Amino acid sequence: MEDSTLKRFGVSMEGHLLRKFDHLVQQKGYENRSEAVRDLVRDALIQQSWEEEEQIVAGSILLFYNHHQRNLLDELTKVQHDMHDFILATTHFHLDHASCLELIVVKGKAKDIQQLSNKLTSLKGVGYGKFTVAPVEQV
Ligand code: NI
Repeated sequence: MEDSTLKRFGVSMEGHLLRKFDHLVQQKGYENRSEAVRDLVRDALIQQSWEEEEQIVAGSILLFYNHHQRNLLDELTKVQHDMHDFILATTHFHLDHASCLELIVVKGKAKDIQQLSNKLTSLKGVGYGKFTVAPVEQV
């Protein structure tokens, strides 16, 4: 049976990170830090369970990068061609003189999509990557 009693544990983090976290807690309307942490942990666990399973998921990978970064455009293209089966669409936005935003819409087994996301976000020059997927209901 699930243990639903509340347990306490201590969390340490840098002051600047905590200030930002408190700001997030306030913005999202959480009652307190504990409620926000619980929500984040649930999200992480759901994401983790999809990765392990053969669950079909769909969603997006957002990549922010500087297109002047050496070899980055070639690498991005190569990874996407290698894993083209999982990519439904790619849209590129030029944000300013140097900054680009790439939106990649993906669908496939969670473990494959996770691997694709890891490959893309770990490329040198990708400043920020955001990976969001949800399960596709099977009929
Ligand atoms: Ni661009």
